[in-house]
Amino acid sequence: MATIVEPPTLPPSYTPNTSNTPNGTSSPSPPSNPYAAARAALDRDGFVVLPASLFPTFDLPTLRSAATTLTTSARTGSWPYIRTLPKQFPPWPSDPSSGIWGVQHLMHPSNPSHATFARSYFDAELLRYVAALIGCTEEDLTMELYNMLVRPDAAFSLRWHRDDIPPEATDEEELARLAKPGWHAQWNLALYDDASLVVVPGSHKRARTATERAADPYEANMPGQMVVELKAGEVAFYNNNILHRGVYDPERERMTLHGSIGTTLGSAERARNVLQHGVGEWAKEYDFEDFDEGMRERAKKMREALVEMGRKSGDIGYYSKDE
Ligand SMILES: O=C(O)CCC(=O)C(=O)O
Repeated sequence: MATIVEPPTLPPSYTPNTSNTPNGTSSPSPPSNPYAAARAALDRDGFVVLPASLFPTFDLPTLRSAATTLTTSARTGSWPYIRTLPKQFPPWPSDPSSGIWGVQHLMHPSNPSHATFARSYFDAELLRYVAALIGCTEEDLTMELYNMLVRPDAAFSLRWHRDDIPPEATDEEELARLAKPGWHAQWNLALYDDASLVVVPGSHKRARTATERAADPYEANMPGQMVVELKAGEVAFYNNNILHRGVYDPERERMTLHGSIGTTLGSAERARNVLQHGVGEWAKEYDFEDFDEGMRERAKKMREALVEMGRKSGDIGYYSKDE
């Protein structure tokens, strides 16, 4: 069983974020520490937005500069790890000629700025939130994915989906999967203001309604939908099985770091979702030598847990190979 982390002390600047709850109100008796409050919001709504002030060590100018350089390499064909138009799910080809909407493997050792991205991924405060949101200890965390979602080169959107439940699933299959713990936390850290992610709050706890099932996959007005609006520096954690989509504006800069971290408690559940992105192929080579000591130890441990997950799971296949 997961161990719930002990309540930590309150960061001085914390004010619980309630502006992004579906009805704009806080719960009747919010938990008294920020980590528990974040988890309660995530459990209730399927997503939670955390203010930039909680993560003072995120260096936005440095991250933006590294993100811009890597995105240029990706658009011009010298960074092969990309999400290409018009494909929604992995695997993606390495040819950017039809345009891209994402840049993969920010921490790949061949990226000259890999350490800049890794410092935000292994940030001590971020990891505290991740452990609290998963419901495990920091000792149990597993390195997973760190990618970036960028302005597409042409008009593009993702269909409504749950990351780990196919659209053909019956009500019973949906409910059975949703009843299981997710064993990971997934987040978007916006380097520029971003309003691309659209969710149906609360849909992570129930099967799709008849309307949702019958809706066009690209339905522009799903009942109850909400745009998750992020200011630069804000972090949205969301349940990856919430009903959601991405709606992108090719005219508006987007560089949003898109991460996930898992736990050794749930590695079998998570293996396909993570390893289908190809991270297992390079994580073994990661040395973290230019990190400070505390971060290096955390990172090494989390990397070992990922390598072990790959070793145990063998060939894992893809969620939706041709789409
Ligand atoms: O663009 C986003 O923020 C959502 C991305 C998404 O839904 C996905 O990668 O499955």
